[in-house]
Amino acid sequence: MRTSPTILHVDLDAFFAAVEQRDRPELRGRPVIVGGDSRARGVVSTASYEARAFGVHSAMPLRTAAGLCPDGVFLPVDGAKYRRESRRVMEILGRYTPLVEQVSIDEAFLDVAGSEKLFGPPAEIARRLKAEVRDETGLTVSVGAATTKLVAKVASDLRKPDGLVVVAPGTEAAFLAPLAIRRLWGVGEQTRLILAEHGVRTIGDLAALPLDVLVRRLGAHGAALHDRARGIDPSLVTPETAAKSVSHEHTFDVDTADPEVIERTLLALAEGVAARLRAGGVRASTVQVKVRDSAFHTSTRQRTLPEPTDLADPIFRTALDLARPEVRGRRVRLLGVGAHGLGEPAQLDLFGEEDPRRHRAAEAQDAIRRKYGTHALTRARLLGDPLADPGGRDPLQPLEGRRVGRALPAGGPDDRGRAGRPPGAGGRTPAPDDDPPTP
Ligand code: DCP
Ligand code: MG
Repeated sequence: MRTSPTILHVDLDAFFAAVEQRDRPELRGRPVIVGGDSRARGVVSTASYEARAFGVHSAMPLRTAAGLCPDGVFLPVDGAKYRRESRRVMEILGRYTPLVEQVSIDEAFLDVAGSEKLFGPPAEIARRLKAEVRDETGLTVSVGAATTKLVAKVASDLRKPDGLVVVAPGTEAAFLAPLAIRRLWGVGEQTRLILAEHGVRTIGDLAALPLDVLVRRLGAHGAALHDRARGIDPSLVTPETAAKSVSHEHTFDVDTADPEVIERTLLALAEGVAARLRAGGVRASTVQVKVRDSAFHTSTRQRTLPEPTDLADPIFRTALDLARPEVRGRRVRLLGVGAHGLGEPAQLDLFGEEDPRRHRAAEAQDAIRRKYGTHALTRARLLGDPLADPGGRDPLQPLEGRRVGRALPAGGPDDRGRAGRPPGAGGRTPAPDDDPPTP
């Protein structure tokens, strides 16, 4: 048990709306509704606090919002801008600890246990990062500090906007007790109804229910709730840097210098990687290529994408770009394409400029391949000379079976070299996993 509230939950206030109000001062103090035109079919992404006073909230149909708030300023969703702002804020959080776990576009957990010597106690760190975010981005965040992620998350939501709530160790259960049950993680509508039958309205009511009653009604979930009602939550802050990767490789039967063959192979590998990302419901932020030549020199290059993807095209285009200088003038023995920096797509890309139709098309292809086999559908590019199955793997194999590796060292976009390469080593280093050269 921690003796200091070293877990922080940081959440931006009315994020999309706040960005728009910052950029257009004439909108400050006005009800701003981000989501699209008031006559459009869509739903509200977020509403400024001024608009919330009219009852407008996220996920409400825009037309309903227009009815409640006829003078509201309706704005389209500018996904690229919000992602950029999100990155700026996350960068600020990263100054205080490497243990930053981003959980959605506008929120993150920090574990500042190791940062106290440098920056002071958690409450002080929270005040400092709030001020830095405000000064550098013009946005406000609310912060909760506690001994567990669960309590920190509840705390950050309590005094929005621009809030700071610190829950002292040992006071978690008392802090939670008076709060409405809906504030607790893992209590959806179904659970709430079942708990209501037992007269549960507050988290304290839940804490008072005997464990056996909870288990009888809700099984293992009931046991977890019994703990959570007391603020007990064993989960750790797990930063993205421990992310996994997906990669496909192909070794040519005969070493090749033919640009067309190399290009088509990269496309096939990219297709395989993208299909596995989609099968696992994740997107990658970094693409890596590996080139091994006939002399058994292996080089790798990687580049961070402008936005995470699970589509073959951006992976292929980046891989091709990275591979070109590496394959020039060499006979290539092996090519590999990898995707790193995997993240869940749901929250990080709520909008995406990526055309949803391309997604639907890719998913339809996945379904056909699942049904009729991997070769049932092939891009025109890939028809022609038969290509070996990339790496001999089933591209639809779930990610559980994927090749898991540590993320590569952070660096600017277009990082060269391989992970763990000693400083000063040349661009081309024999990889430790190299097989002995065949004569
Ligand atoms: N979002 C969305 N659709 C939803 C919920 C959220 O598009 N149904 C987007 C818009 C929000 C952003 O995600 O600005 C962050 O979500 P939050 O739930 O944190 O909401 P806000 O930051 O807007 O408001 P709050 O001040 O309550 O955190
Ligand atoms: Mg928010």
